[in-house]
Amino acid sequence: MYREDTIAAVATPPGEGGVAIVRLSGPDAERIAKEIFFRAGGKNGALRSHTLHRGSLKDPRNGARVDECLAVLMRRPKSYTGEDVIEFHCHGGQLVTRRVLELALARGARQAEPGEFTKRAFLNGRIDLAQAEAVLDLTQARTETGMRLALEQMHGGLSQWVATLREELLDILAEVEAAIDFSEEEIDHLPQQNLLAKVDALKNRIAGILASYEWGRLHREGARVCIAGRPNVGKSSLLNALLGAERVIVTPVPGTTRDVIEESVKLGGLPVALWDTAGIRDTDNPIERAGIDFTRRHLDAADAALVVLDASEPHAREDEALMRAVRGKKGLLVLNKNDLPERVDRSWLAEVAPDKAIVSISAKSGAGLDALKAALRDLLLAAPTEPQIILTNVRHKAALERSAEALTAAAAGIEQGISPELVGIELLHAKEGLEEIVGAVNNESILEHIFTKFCIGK
Ligand SMILES: Nc1nc2c(ncn2[C@@H]2O[C@H](COP(=O)(O)OP(=O)(O)OP(=O)(O)O)[C@@H](O)[C@H]2O)c(=O)[nH]1
Ligand SMILES: [Mg+2]
Repeated sequence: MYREDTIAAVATPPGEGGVAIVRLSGPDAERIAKEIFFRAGGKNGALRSHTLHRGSLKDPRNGARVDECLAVLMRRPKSYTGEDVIEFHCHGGQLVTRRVLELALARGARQAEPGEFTKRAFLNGRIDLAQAEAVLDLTQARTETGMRLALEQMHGGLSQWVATLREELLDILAEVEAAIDFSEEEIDHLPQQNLLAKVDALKNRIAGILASYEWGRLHREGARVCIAGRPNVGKSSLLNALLGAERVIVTPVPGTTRDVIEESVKLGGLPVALWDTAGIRDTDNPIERAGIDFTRRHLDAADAALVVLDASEPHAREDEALMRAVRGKKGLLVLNKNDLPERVDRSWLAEVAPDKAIVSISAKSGAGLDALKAALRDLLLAAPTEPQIILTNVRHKAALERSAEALTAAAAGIEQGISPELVGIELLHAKEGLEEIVGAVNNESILEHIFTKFCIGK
């Protein structure tokens, strides 16, 4: 699993740049540096750690100069990997860095695998697994929020939370184990109520963090919202009104929109992709029908639907099909055209879509739009304010879900008065779930899976 050799890689992206870094880590890093790096002014004592040294890189076989550079040695354990690390800050060119890397490889280093530096940092206990994964998230962050969340996780936000929870779980386990030890004597069952309350409290906290996953995902990737409804109800008008721009064609002719049109808006910091779609109705027109198929697929893929109805008309047959299509999906019923007398049957709406809130608006006058935006944001986020810890990684989510399930089983067991041994087993499962997040992963293939997603040199 852990090879005690010295690895080397170009740590900066390929191409031309001001500076490029070639990085070595392992027991021979300093020896190799001595053989290929010649300090300015002929100095040849040992390199001071954590200090920049100027000099040139030369091929010791023929003395040929490869580059002028700055070198920094970071002696273990105070380095990224926890091993001796040396970095050469060279002139940023692909050929230069390749030659420097070749020099290191010729002196006995091995080309690093993707993520191998970070993997060594993890295996040497410099960072835990959640922090290593945050390093990857940080390098791949595409939004400001994604970057901030990765930084928080890298600094141990999630790891600390997990550690606290694990401590509490250990306390509960100790109580259960005491009951096991004493089961022959006077205490023959668990102090039920007290224990149950503690397990439930722990379970609720895990549930809270699990809910934050959605919050994080939506902020990183943006939410997808599909505007759907019968032709002519004002879907395109609504998109234009939300954008504050005449982006899409609006006409009194039903069937105006044939394609899905995507535009981005921000709802109180939340990035949202809004999809305006073709109106849903029965039609023989093949172009329109293709458009409607497209609408349905987007409706399925969206995080939420804005179901638009024309409030100035009674509902039609197509509305019934639409209500079926959005059943079980997050959505709002948007009653448009409230500048006209209302004729839609609200009691019918409450009957066919009891889970969906109604928002009354006029895309024409702009009335009700702010309320609609607020309702949509609340619907998407479930929690209106940013949770303290945000889960961003599916692996962490799966591990926490296993923990929560085990706690549920433990709670049920306590209630039914099953033997403390069995309750203890469930609690141990819950503990393992927590430990997996920070790295008690003894499965090489899981580690492989995580670290090969990194680039070489990280
Ligand atoms: N009075 C009133 N008319 C509106 C309102 N919103 C839209 N309309 C009108 O309704 C008609 C249809 O609007 P669109 O936005 O094209 O409707 P759509 O749902 O996109 O229609 P399709 O693309 O055909 O499915 C246009 O004549 C709009 O001017 C509103 O709030 N009040
Ligand atoms: Mg339209």
